[in-house]
Amino acid sequence: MSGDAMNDAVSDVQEVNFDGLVGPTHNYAGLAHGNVASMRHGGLEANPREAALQGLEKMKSLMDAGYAQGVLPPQQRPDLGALRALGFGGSDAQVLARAAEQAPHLLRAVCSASSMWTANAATVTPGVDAPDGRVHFTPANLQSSFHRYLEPQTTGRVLAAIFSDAGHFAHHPALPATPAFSDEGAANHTRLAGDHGEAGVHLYVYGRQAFGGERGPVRYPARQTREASEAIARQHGLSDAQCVFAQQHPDAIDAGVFHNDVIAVGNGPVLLYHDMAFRNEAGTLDALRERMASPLIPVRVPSEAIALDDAVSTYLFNSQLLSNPDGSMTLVVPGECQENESVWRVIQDLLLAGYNPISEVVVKDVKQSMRNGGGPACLRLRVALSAAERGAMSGRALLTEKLYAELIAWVERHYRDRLGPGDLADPALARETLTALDELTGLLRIGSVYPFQLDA
Ligand code: SUG
Repeated sequence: MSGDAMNDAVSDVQEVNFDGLVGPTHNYAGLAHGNVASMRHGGLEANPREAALQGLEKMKSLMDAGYAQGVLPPQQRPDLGALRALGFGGSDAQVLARAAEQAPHLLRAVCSASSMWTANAATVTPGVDAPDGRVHFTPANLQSSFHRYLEPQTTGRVLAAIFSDAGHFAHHPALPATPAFSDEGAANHTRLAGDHGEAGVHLYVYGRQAFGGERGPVRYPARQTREASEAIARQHGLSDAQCVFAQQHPDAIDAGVFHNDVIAVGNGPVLLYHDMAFRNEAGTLDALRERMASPLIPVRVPSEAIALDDAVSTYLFNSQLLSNPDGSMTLVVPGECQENESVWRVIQDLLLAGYNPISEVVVKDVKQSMRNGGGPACLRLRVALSAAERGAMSGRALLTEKLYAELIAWVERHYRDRLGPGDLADPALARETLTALDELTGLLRIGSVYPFQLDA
């Protein structure tokens, strides 16, 4: 590592949460098998404007509370290129009409605003942990569903545009998009360390092993393989001493826990988890303790306190756990946790009153996203950055009062307040979206990242 990179890496590391801006085509299409909220709400009318405003309100309130907040743009949808690749021809309007008539499920898939869940955008290793002192990024291949498989190319371009300085940032290609390397990004990756600036231990949670291994789930798919997680650790230059690979409990996946971040959340030295999170709970904790420089603080929620079904329906473990300057932590929970009496009681009695750093709970309404199975933690990609790395970023991806006001005005100018399955073939929706996205890349100053901008 160069001396400069080493100095940057150890100084003033702060976690920045990059939330995905909800795209103008946000809708409920029932696309995600094994994600019970998505399966339940398919066909409902969505409100893209409200969804985007809920997301922006969460970002703004965390920024106001002193946390570093970033924003990532949505993707180009409907993805007409994907429909053309599948044989739908003619003008844009004809492509949409033909897909609506012959394969409405494909039209729904290419309209999904699923890139809002940036916890699935990529896996990130901070410079403080990487041997070359740079921040490493690998976009997730998201190969387990067609609608999400459409995301990584644009995600890679967006990340490369924002983190463009090669002296500080390294970008890797997404893993081969095949079941053996099924990768869903940071939703299955947790970095544990005394604080964000200390060398971290990386917990990778996988649902199945492609080559051998223990049994996986039987009802719902496992979206992350051990082989994918191992490949990412290798790409980023991490050693065995920095990594723990743990299998997710297959029964949890079968109960609707389609990512580890639906049942566990870590921050600093704290690992908040449900007792059904890991196949081998004790072995996972021991492996973490062996490798961590600071003591691990496990906060275990037993099934007797919160049943697995309640964990899934309230998304308690999909909360954001944020570090405060005094060493305490704030838990940002979705509104559904407050509406469930027993979960709310556990938050008060076990988490807030317990012997752990969690000292505050903040409730956020992200219902539009929750109906598709995306809570507060799904909506953000964590990137721990030193002051020099933050200074080396390009464009305007860090939220400020001014950018927030501009984004609110942008949403209010361009977004519809209702979108049902019957609206997706409307060629006007596709045109509105392109106009909005073209304006957005100008506003964020990230250059051309969308296919329509690159083809032009
Ligand atoms: O991949 N839902 C997303 C939710 C992702 C949540 N992310 C994390 N847990 N990190 C998914 O299942 C539903 C889209 C629809 O049905 O319209 C969807 O893709």
